[in-house]
Amino acid sequence: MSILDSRATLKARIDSVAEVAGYLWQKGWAERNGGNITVNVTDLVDGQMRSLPALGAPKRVGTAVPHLAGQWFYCKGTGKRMRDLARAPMDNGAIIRVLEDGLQYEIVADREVLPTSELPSHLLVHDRMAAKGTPCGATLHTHPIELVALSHSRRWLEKDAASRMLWSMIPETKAFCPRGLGVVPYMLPSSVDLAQATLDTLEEGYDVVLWEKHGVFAVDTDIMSAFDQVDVLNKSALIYLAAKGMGFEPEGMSDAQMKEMSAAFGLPK
Ligand code: 2HA
Ligand code: ZN
Repeated sequence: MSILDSRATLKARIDSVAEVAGYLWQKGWAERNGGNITVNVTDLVDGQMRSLPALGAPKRVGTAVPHLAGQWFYCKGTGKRMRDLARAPMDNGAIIRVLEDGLQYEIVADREVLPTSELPSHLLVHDRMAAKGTPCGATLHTHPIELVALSHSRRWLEKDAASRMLWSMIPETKAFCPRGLGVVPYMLPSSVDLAQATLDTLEEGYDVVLWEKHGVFAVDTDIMSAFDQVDVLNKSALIYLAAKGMGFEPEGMSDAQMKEMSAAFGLPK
């Protein structure tokens, strides 16, 4: 028995997580247990789910998330593989609910699979968005090869240098990732410092953040859209790399061409 049985809309949302997990594996962005996904499912919770007993004792989130009190999430399990999650999302992740104290959570279904090691960063971001009244549906952390490679050069870690270059590779990148790529300097994976720096960088006005020499963190209304943003940015990095491989520095769209794009599409930057 799964909590998804006879809950078509909840099943559809978890299926979209599984679909994205499959893409992450196919792209080579999710070696071993690399990457995490956390998706808000509160809007799909019914009365029967609310009365389900917890699996095991309450656990600490690791940071305070007061605006998430009573909210429900699907989280990838710690140590679990994206490629396994793609086939069996409820064996490789779990549905949790945040307790009223905003400090602890309980695992509700299907099994007592402990959530992602990056739970503090994921929930801290969901919490801040909820506080601002713009609840985000999904947070995604993954290891896209070419974007991580860019983060090994000081040149691309300068504020907005990577964004400008990636935007200039193909018009779609600015259209579909209009807030660009923020940068967080190297910090210990899974640390609360990394979570806080990610949050601060998102608040400067980005939807995707590059973690130096590690990966990216993306926020969007749903998991497919979060994936799409990373995908378009990494596509631009691949075009840059292809041009370099052909032996030249790509010209890039001009500032005037990018301004024209922003005006035509009503883009925020
Ligand atoms: O969950 O990618 O950064 C594995 C990770 C941690
Ligand atoms: Zn990682």
